[in-house]
Amino acid sequence: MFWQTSRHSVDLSRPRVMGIVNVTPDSFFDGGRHLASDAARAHCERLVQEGADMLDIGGESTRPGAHAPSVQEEIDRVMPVLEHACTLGVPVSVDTSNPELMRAALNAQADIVNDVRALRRPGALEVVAGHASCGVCLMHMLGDDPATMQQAPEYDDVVAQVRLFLQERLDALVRAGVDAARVVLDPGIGFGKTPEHNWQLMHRQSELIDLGRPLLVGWSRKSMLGRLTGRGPEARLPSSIAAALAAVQRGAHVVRVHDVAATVDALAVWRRAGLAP
Ligand code: 9MG
Repeated sequence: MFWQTSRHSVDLSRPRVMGIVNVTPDSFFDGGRHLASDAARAHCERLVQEGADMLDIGGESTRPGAHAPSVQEEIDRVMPVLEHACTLGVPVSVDTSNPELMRAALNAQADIVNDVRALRRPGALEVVAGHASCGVCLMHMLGDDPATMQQAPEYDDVVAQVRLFLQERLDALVRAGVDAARVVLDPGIGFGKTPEHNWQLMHRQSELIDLGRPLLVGWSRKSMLGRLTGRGPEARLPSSIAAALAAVQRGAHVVRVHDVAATVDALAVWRRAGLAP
């Protein structure tokens, strides 16, 4: 299976690693570390050297309680970094829900729009549909506000409801004229879910893969791993690697991670052992 994006057709016959570049003051793990453009540009280069198959660059923290930047603030944070990332030879994704930033990033050659709100903001779907070939990641979030999504999230059947949401968003995009080959789906681990909901999504991941589109998942350093292991974000590398491998073993095509080198090494062993494609 291939993922069609603006400049690259990504071969998903083996699992791919998406390296996270947060240009934010307040992300839960690396907030503030790459806020200066120079540091963020150097971080992009480092992740590519470590073997990242693609980069995901974002300027809005979705941590509950984080300050939402203005559209202009988000553009000013992301664009200088994204323009540099687009020279590094790997697909570049812009992590945003803002149509203005999507448009600017695509004009600057970005390959993918990664939207945690699955193009539900007015104008967002139109930006993607109006582009000839960009890739898109549609993610599930309960509601559309990270500030409140973790307030007692409830589902009758989390897997069925996430699946239905992703199917409906995919259908809306295809109705707007977007080739399904441009779309990957994402259950939104940690976005309006209890730890138990997230683990159900892991256990029953095959039901999401049955939708027929590649699956991207992000478990890296998230709090349900801390809940399980009793460790803070800084000490969640082993559990993040284990979660990435488990997701790949259950058929995920792309893992979104902070720790590219460690994940690439772990996947190399996993594949050599015959456990992953
Ligand atoms: C921006 N962001 C934070 N976590 C994420 C996840 O799990 N998936 C995607 N697509 N984006 C995410």
